[in-house]
Amino acid sequence: MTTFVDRVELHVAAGNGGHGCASVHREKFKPLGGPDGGNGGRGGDVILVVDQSVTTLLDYHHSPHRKATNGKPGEGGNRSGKDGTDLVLPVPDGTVVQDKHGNVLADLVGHGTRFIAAQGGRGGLGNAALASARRKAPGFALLGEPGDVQDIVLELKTVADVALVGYPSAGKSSLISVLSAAKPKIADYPFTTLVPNLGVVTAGSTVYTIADVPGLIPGASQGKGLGLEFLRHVERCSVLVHVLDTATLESERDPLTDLDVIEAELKEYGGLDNRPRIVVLNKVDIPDGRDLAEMIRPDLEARGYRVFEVSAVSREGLKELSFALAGIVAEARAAKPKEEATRIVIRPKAVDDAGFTVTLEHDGIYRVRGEKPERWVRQTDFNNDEAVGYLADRLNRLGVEEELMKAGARAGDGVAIGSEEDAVVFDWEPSMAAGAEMLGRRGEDHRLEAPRPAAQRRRDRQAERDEADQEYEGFDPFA
Ligand SMILES: Nc1nc2c(ncn2[C@@H]2O[C@H](COP(=O)(O)OP(=O)(O)OP(=O)(O)O)[C@@H](O)[C@H]2O)c(=O)[nH]1
Ligand SMILES: [Mg+2]
Repeated sequence: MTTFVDRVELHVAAGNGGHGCASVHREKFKPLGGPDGGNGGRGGDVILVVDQSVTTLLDYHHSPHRKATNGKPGEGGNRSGKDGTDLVLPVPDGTVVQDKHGNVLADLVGHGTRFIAAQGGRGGLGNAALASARRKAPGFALLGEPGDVQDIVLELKTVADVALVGYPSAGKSSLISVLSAAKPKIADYPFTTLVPNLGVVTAGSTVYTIADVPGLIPGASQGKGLGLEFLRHVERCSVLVHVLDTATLESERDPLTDLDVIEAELKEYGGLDNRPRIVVLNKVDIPDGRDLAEMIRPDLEARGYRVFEVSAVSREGLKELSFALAGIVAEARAAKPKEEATRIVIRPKAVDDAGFTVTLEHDGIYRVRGEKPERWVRQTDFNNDEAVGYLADRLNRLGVEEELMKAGARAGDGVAIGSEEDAVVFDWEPSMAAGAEMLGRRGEDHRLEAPRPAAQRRRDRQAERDEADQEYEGFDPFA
């Protein structure tokens, strides 16, 4: 059975926002009660959180579909719907989050680091919140927005200070077992290690982590052996240790050739060139091994390597090795910018510019794209004429009608708001704006009002615009 999984595809869905409620206050002997429909609750987010007690992505391999709960709808009597509960997914330290195209969204390092993988939908405003001086009794409410749905890829890149690389059976796991308290599987056949092992080493006052990866062989970059797949786990290390077997019985191998082969594979993998390297000549408890080690040491030193002769069996040379590694790790940590050592690198999604675009497509459809118009469309109950009218007012106020006109749209032309996949398409009625003007604002009847001079109307319109923005921004935690 698989017990270690270091790459999974995860489908996350945040909760939908609850719908706003349209309701009118009723009380005995008070026939003119105002609107009292409450706002819908926010949908829950899906949040990834680094939990150091989690070491594998196995759980997500078994159940890759995760959903947060929806917000509850608002109710009459000004009762707001309850927010949905966030879904918190624990992930191992060093989890890299990518979208399905391979773009890195977040690199989660350090206990407690969080990333919102899918944002809950906003709740819709109830008619109480939509009421204003000029729209006293709205007969509609806004719909809750659907929560984000995302396909993401989680990849675990172990966060170790020191990475051991080398041929199968060079003794990498044996070294971890004697340098740390970790007890990885050790055996005299190649590819004993199928997943990276991690150990914690204490040398003096320095504590660092050490990881091995499954053995590499010539052609690993073409997928031979276990391939280079696991090298992602060494990407974050501050020092690479070449573990060379001085006592191999294979005739065509010797430590220097082994080193060249592994270096060629590392080069093929890429991105590791600037990592400091040291060489460990292992198995010097075997007499032939010791002779060979002594013979090649000058060669290695001439190439610029620091060389350590050790034995995982007799434990010779281990103390020097672990203190030398501690020194390099401490140096690397000191050189690293503070926050980079523990913080995440998040590439936030593009922040909305509050604008919109109008483009004429080949099929004669005018497409409107923009965060606000698209959101407003999602919030609209198209079965309610008043709600549709409110949408028209909002679009008009943002200047969408004007831009459509400028782009050459005529009455009856198709207008699509939103992306190809989920656009709302309708026949454009330029009278929407004029009509709205003529009929007065939603929720009021112009026949009941005294005619206003043009300048007054302009001022009122500006006031309304400000009010509309305020009313929305006040409620909206993300805007
Ligand atoms: N004599 C001697 N044998 C060793 C030494 N270190 C490891 N071995 C033996 O070499 C064999 C391979 O050791 P492992 O630690 O499993 O090697 P590895 O590099 O992790 O191998 P893979 O996981 O297959 O890549 C085992 O039989 C070990 O007992 C050593 O210092 N001296
Ligand atoms: Mg091993």
